[in-house]
Amino acid sequence: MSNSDRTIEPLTDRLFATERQPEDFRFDAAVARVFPDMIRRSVPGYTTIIPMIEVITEQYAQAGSNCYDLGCSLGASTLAMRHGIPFGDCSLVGIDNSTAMIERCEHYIALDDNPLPVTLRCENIQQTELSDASVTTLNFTLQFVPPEERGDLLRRIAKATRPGGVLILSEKIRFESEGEQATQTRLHHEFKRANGYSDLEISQKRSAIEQVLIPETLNAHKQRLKDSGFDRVLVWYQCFNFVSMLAIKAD
Ligand code: GEK
Repeated sequence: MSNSDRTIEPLTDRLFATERQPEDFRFDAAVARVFPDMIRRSVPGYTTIIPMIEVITEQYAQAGSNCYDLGCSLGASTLAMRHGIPFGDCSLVGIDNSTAMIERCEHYIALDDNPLPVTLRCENIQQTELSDASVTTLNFTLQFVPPEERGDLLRRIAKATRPGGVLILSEKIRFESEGEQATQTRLHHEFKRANGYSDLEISQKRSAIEQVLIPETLNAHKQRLKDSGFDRVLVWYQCFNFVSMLAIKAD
């Protein structure tokens, strides 16, 4: 392992800056190294959503329950949840199936001084065990699960959630109207340009990710959350084609 592999200093994302062969996007070591910079400059609202996950967790966490961050990457949402949980007897679990992400995540968790223990599991969220949950977060993760398999995962989360518990679901979405889809996509690309990405970076990243990140409409998400066992669904944040929802299980 080289020194640069060991550093956890987030680097600037230049992964798509030079011409490269088209290849599907993967959450490997190269992505993990630049991930904080990549997600901040690519996802409108990310830097607002993370601190709000802390606020929401504080409202819905229940004493003695489990809290899950599914697709935790480097633990930004896990840490927000850790700081929001007001009970010392909660169990907080971060899960990701990328070894590179989990290895770096361990460092970020260790650097944080909150005393609540965090368990990290390198597992597929589609098979991971879930139980007795009060707050579960899927912050831009469900979009990477094949659409036909999303219902199963959401049903398992709803079944594992206590009455009064919640799922925070953030997703890139698509729009029913072609006109709105085109406008929101253009605005998202302008956001990336304003954050220093070149046209080449934007188009190469788009080609790499479009086979693995499948956005759905807001209505499709809301309906599936209800069909899966959540009683109320509300949108608490939207910026362009990026949305965060709160799915609540009735008391
Ligand atoms: C954040 N939530 O910073 N099982 C486990 N992990 C998975 C799976 C799966 N089936 N599919 C994808 N992942 C984070 C950001 S990033 C979002 C989440 C993005 C993981 C994948 O390895 C990656 O770490 C994460 O989900 C998605 O708040 O890159 O746009």
